[in-house]
Amino acid sequence: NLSREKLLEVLKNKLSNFRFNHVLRVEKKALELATRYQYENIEQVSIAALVHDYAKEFDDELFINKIKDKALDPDLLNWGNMIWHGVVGAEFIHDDLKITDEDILNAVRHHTVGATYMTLLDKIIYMADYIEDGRDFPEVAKVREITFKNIDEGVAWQTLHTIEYLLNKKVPIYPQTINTYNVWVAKK
Ligand code: DGI
Ligand code: FE
Ligand code: FE
Ligand code: FE
Repeated sequence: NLSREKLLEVLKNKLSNFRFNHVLRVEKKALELATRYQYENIEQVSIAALVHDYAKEFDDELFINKIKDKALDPDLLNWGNMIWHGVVGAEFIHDDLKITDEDILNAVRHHTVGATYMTLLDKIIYMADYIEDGRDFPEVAKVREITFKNIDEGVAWQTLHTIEYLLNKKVPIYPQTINTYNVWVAKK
């Protein structure tokens, strides 16, 4: 089992300084959320936060090979780094870093696109990534407040605003992002 210290050393070598500092801030925020919501497995939170963007700076070719080698859903080939670094990134975290805890791997898979069902760990990582202390979009202070009051409302806020942002940019929306929206935001 990889200790936090050893993992930090691996990540420091693998990630840009920019990304390394982001994941440290995500870890800090995730641990604050874990305290707030009494999530007991602190080590799991820490590792999930530290590895969540492990594959963010990988070349497309690595993802394409991984999708083929592991016979993942072939539709993934129609997407790009934004979707791959979480959904396929989990496979690299498993294969390269030997992290086998499915709760951690799922938190990574869900950190960009969410999921219809999210564990508390999934929610903590999804939100910590969005509200870490380096984020500075206009409403971030408000989202931090909402998230510490009720994490489900934080998840809904982020999901709605991500969809709005993607629509405004007219970029493709990954089906799972829409499924997340339907469960967490849409009113029936
Ligand atoms: O990796 P980070 O930048 O720390 O954060 P992230 O993994 O949450 O990535 C956020 C980006 O991913 C953000 O710019 C919006 C984008 N994104 C989220 N859902 C979708 C998406 N992009 C596309 N094209 N389609 C999606 O469904
Ligand atoms: Fe990410
Ligand atoms: Fe995110
Ligand atoms: Fe991130």
